[in-house]
Amino acid sequence: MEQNEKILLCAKKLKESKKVFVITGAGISAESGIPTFRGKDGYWKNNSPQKLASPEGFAENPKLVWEWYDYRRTLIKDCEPNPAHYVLSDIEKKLTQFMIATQNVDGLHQRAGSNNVVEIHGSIWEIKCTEENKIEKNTEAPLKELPPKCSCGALMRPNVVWFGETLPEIQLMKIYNFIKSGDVDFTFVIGTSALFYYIIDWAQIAKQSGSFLVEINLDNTTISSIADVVFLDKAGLILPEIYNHL
Ligand code: BV8
Repeated sequence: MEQNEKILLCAKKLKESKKVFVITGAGISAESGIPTFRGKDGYWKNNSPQKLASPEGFAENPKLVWEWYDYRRTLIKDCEPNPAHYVLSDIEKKLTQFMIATQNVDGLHQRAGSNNVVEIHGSIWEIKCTEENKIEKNTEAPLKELPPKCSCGALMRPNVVWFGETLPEIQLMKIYNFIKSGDVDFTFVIGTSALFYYIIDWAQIAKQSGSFLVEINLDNTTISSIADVVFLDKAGLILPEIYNHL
């Protein structure tokens, strides 16, 4: 199918939809200037996920982990949402049932005006006491003190999900409750290498219960084989084109 035919088909399906589910990954923030994880210039190219994004790595060297998160917070602070984020926010305004399940911790969906955003890997703008588990918002970038400490004296950690940690129960429930009712009409999977089984799981549940499934990515992934339409292109180009035909 020609690109333009795919755009028109997706716009038609989206226009007919009452309930839309969106899964996003680092690729949707790439055009905002935020590095992805597994691309050619991705974070994991020069850094070890085990060292920088796991409880063991944090226990071994909390200062190194915080230097990485402080670097990312300072970078993200000056980045803006891109057209892909804004189009999703505009689509949400037209619907009563809309959810974004994002793996991103950068907060750009919310800054673009999206409301129903489930941050399945947490937020880089929240820090958590390693003793009391108290979570607080913190947007200081760069941080004055590395690693930051709680008033109780214990270390603070980024409130994100690391390798080897399970996803927050509340967020999981929100997602399953949204998709298992079997009435999702349209699902986007945007900018994720879909490495984690739960990402594939959620897309399959939506698809098996009748959703039209659209993937937008620069590369093929495991999702590509079950998608109705695959755009091998930038989210910041494709989403506005679909939106302009709504
Ligand atoms: C879990 C921290 C169970 C946040 C990250 C012990 C217990 C449980 C599980 C395990 C365990 N030990 C090991 C595991 C398994 C482990 C695992 O899967 N490891 C391997 C196989 C990867 N999994 C876990 O630990 C996970 N926990 O499974 O719990 C569970 C789950 C659910 C329900 C019940 C139980 C937790 C994993 C979280 C790891 N945290 N980071 C942070 O600092 O950001 S990893 C990192 O990967 C980020 O979180 C990121 O969000 C995530 C996914 O990456 P992507 O977003 O997809 O980014 P990537 O670079 O890979 O891809 C970008 C894509 O965009 C590319 O395809 C590219 O082509 C495309 N792209 C680029 N530019 C554009 C574009 N597309 C469109 N437009 C563009 N312009």
